[in-house]
Amino acid sequence: MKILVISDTHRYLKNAEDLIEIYKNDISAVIHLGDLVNDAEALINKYSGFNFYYVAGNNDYDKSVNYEDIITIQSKRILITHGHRQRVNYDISNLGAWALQKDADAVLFGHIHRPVREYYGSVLMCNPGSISLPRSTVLPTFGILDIDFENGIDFSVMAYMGNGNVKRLSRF
Ligand SMILES: [Mn+2]
Repeated sequence: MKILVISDTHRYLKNAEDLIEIYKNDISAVIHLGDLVNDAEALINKYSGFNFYYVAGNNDYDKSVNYEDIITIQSKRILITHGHRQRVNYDISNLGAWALQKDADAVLFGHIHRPVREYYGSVLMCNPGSISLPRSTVLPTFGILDIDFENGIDFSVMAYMGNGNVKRLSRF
């Protein structure tokens, strides 16, 4: 099953909305990795038909929303966090070690506005970049998390070119 992963919308929702329109018939869930909780909740209010998971970021102050969660999908443990509390701006290996300790199969994080797809031991570390304010890429980016019993978990980093067009960034 496919899950749309977005992060760091920072009050600009047009691209995120476009992506949900593009993928709504193919995905079983949307994950928003923080900044801002209000954005995630606006999307939840606007769309239905899939599960929606989200966490709080460093620009979120709503204490009722968790900074991290573990969600289990097809028996895989997916740790979701914005990442600022694991100081991912400095070194993402802290986050990898923490995820390994929590027995996660994958950890999804945002905050740095740069896409990542790499392993820390057995843990797949995934960052979709920012769908609104990209830093390391010209185009806004997002991720597609693919989980199935036979092939396990994989994560594709995707770019949004506008007007409903997406492409996979094969260097990740
Ligand atoms: Mn942030």
